[in-house]
Amino acid sequence: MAMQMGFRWYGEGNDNISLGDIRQIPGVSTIVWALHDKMPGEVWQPDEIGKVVGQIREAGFNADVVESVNVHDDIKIGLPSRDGYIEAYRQTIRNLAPFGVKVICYNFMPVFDWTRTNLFHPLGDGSTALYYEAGMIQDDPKAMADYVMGFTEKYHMTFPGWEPERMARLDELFEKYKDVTREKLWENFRYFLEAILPTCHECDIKMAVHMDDPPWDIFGLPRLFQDEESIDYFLRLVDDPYNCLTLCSGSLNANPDNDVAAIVRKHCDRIAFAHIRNVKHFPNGDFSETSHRDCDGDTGILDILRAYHDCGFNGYIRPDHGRHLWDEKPGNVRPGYGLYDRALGIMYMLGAWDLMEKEDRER
Ligand SMILES: [Mn+2]
Repeated sequence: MAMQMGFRWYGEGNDNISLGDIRQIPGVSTIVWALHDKMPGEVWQPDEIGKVVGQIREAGFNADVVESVNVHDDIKIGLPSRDGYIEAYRQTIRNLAPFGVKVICYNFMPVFDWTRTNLFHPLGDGSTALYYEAGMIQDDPKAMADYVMGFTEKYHMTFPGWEPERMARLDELFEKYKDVTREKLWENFRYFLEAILPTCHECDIKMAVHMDDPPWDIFGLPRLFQDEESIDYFLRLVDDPYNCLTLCSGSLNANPDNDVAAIVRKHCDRIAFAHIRNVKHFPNGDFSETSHRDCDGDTGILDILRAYHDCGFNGYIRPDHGRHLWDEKPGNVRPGYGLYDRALGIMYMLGAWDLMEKEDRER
């Protein structure tokens, strides 16, 4: 089986991009989807799953990859209530299996999911992109949460991992996490995985954890997936073929010391899902997302694609975030998830990939 190209879609009525739009991008086989109105800990019901999968298949795609089934904070914190939430998670896995789902992407980041300080930073060519201003992320998580939630309210858009219900209880959440050290968080993670992996084996569904974004501690919260060493540690901690990675090149390379291509070569058999994104670094610690073109950023997109190709990667891959182009602006586009730049990213990736395949055939 060859690598499968995916495209993330937020669902009917929740995404300005239609499945018909996505069909016109060459080479996409997989819609990366989720039930976006589900709170962490809620069971996804078969009829709700069936409705979305039906739309996806009707449009000619498979629905093999779910991103994300979010993990409840009580599991991350290790509260006694976690067992109930773990059972709910297992039930969601069981409910997804009959619909052909093969990979669940998720994350284990405390409190905050991805973190940016500007969702529409001008890049100088008329396009905008997600941006991280290091100086703005210091002691006050509220300011950042207010910025993101202000956007949510103004444009009636919710972001996965930024549920208004959770953000409204930010103080309470920070209080609950205050004794969760890095060691404790790893331990709670192991507990969660060991509880759900037997279900994953039964259902033939791989768990693919997303890297922390950005890959360092923020606001005093420990974050687990920071570099090659922490990935090595994780894969040894629960050494199971169904315990896999969503290797996100943009998340990891927000730290320029991370060599993503080397990590691909080392752990290709445990990468179920590849996110490809390019990042440009500035000397003061800021970073900006850029186009997928190798020379537009510092992530080494071509080296990463070559590493996947050399390893015979046959998992799922998708362009991660894109810039906002042409008429895409606040109010009509999900930050990072416009149509055009992700489509361009796919063409760039497939161009490189096709050339490598052609060279192999002619060798
Ligand atoms: Mn990603």
